[in-house]
Amino acid sequence: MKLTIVEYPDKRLRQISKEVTTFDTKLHALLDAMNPMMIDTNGIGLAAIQVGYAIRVLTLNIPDEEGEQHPENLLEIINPVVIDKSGETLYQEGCLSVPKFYEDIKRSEKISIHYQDRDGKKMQLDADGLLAIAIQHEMDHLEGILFIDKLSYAKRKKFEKEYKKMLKERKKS
Ligand code: QAP
Ligand code: CO
Repeated sequence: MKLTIVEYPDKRLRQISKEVTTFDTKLHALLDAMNPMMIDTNGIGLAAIQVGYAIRVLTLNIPDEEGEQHPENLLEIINPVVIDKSGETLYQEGCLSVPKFYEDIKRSEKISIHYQDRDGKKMQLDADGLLAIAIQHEMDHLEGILFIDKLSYAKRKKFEKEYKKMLKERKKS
């Protein structure tokens, strides 16, 4: 299964992703393709809509203190629902669908979610640190929301200008 990253300003990123109801080999094939895609592109989180599938599926792999990612830290999250959140934290976020741009975004410091694994089994997860931030970022994708939507008006304008320039430069090479 060959996947490509959908990049802003592609309208597909604005779709609301649909709940997964069948946990079949098709879903597993998508997950099995998303995981290496995320690692190969230096991602720590990826939502299915970022590879063109509007379903409520996320993969995450948070690096260790040395910045290394390990297969055993892979998290596959399907149909997530936030059941609790607390605190506030600021982190410089990026997104595989918004290449080369990073900005501080405010999120909850801790969150608890209900979700399903690749076999449809019901799970619960309490997260803090980078994992909590990444889950919130990826869950936004399910609603068609990008981290750049959370910028102030002035910062968003600066982003649009820089990003357009970046795309133009990229087209040349
Ligand atoms: C979301 O983002 C995230 O611009 C995942 O050129 C970000 O994996 C969650 C990436 C920060 C928590 C904190 C971005 C790779 C990867 C780029 C990513 C790029 C190459 C972003
Ligand atoms: Co993203």
